[in-house]
Amino acid sequence: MTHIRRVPEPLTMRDRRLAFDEGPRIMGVLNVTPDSFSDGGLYADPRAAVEHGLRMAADGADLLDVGGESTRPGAEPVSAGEQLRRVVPVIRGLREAGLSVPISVDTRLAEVAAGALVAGADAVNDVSALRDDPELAAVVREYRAGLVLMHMQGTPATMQREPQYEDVVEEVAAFLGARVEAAAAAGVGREYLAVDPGIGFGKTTRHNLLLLKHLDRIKALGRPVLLGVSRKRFLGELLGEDCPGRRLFGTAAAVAWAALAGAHILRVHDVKEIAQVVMVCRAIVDAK
Ligand code: HH2
Repeated sequence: MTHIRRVPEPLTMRDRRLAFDEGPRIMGVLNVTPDSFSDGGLYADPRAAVEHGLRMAADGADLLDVGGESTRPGAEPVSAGEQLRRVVPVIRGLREAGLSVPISVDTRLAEVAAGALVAGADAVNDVSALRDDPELAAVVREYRAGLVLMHMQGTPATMQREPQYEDVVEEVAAFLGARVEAAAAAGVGREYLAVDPGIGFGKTTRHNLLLLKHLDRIKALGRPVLLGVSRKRFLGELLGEDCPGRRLFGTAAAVAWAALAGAHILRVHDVKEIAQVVMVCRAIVDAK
């Protein structure tokens, strides 16, 4: 339970650096979509989105993840033009309002990444781990942006049909290791890279639980580990709770486990509450 102390180097994102020596950092989810699984439509208006982003930063978010495409199971892709129309005004608005924390853009497309980086984003959160758009690595390299490489089996449209693994932990770790090498070979320095086992992306509840239980194997890749457990379906399945907004305690339990197991970035919707969970975990670990 003291894994929290094993600290990788800071994650570099353009001119910003996110350090992990004071425990896990919180990434606030800012979905500018009509159809995200738990908050779709709530922040479709740019002003509401900017206000929510600023609120999350005030509540303790160390970075914000702005997305214009839902990747929930069954979701269809959203065009680059539509993603840009959704995310650029929000990223610009956040910067104009003086937001100082890093912003990542949740996209698989180079064109969206470039537009978001010009508007003031610092990193790209790519759930395809550079597999969907061959131009994305060059954009990340050119802007010296941070890059999250996430594991997914299948595509959002198909991934929950019948996910199958011989050994989910080994396969996900091997995939992420290979994607780190692919990103490095494409000229993206390792200090810009974080990895994510992709909770809920082509995984059963059992697969998700095993990945959380054996987080050490993902940490052994030596890159900061991002985890997105917030309000997800596996919690709903464990708790018998269909409504994503009522999965806060389940989210808190998974986050507490992840914090103590040494995850570095926790991607969550309920920033204020989860910041409290992380504070208590840290206080216990740091007690002398
Ligand atoms: N989960 C979601 C979206 N993006 N990115 C990373 N790196 N890791 C995740 O676990 C992750 C992610 C899904 O959550 P949400 O954004 O709330 O929903 P939707 O995809 O429906 O917009």
